[in-house]
Amino acid sequence: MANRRKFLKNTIVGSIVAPVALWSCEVEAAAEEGTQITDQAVSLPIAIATWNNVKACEAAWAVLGKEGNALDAVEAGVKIPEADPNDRSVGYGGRPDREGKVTLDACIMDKNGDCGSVVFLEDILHPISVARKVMEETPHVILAGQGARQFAIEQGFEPQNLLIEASKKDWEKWLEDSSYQPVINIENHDTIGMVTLDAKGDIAGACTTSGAAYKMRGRVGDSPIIGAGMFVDNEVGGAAATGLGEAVLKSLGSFLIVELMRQGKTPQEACEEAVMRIVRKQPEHKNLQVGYLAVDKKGNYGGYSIQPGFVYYIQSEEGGQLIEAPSYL
Ligand code: SD4
Repeated sequence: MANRRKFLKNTIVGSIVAPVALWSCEVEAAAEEGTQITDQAVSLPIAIATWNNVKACEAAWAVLGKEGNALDAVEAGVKIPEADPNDRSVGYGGRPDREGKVTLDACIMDKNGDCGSVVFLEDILHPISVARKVMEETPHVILAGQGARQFAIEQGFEPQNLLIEASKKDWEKWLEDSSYQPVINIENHDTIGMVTLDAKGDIAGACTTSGAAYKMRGRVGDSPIIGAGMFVDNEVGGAAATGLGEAVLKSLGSFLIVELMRQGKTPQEACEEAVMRIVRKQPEHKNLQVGYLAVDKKGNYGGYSIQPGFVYYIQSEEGGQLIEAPSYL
């Protein structure tokens, strides 16, 4: 549970609507009284995503606002950073592995619990759409590497080079001493995990990334693993993760959060408990970042991270809010 000092860090760092300011005042007033508002609620439909993914949430919202379904919305949303060369942790423009190759991980899950995933996929701009095809067109859940690439091409996806000049230069500089020390909130920044709830109250989730910069060739992180990087359950809610995938994989964080919500924890409490599992069991937690977000079916949401600096964005009828999650450290 966040203590009062940490709770005060749960502030909105950017907003476009008036209710946010009101909410900030409520938070401070509650803090003065010594009570905690660790969860907030917005009305449906909702798009919520890791980091400052404003455009992605707006794209999802454009689908949701027209009574589109949660699955179409979440795919449309995460395709934005996949195609954005300025997002250096996702899709086109993503930082490469230590051999200079951009390799992508993505997963998607719908209201029925169906899911699809691609891991270690190369040369395809929209891994999330390939993951959706795996879900809808194959008897499998995960396709990897060459097989995933071959499937994507068979489905009509055009292969293309995803390594931009800036990422190539960064990698060449990295080769000078080749030390693998992911920088908290920087090199592993901006992976998008998104959960959407549509006007009918149905849920979907997606997560997509180029993974840890300068990872070993063949490394797969948490993002495409259902239950680690993302999990949704239409009876309960959904969760997504960002940060050092190995830490999330060891605790299956997103599944854990959804199960904790099923047992009665609020989204905020569930995220805190999932972070605490890492803190208790992984002594190296002081040097790594993991951030979680969660939303339940009623529109209550929350987020929590090990280190300060994790932000998430939520878009609803009430507008858009960028929220700095409270953290353990
Ligand atoms: C990974 N979890 O591959 C991803 C990286 C990430 O923001 O979240 N970056 O480990």
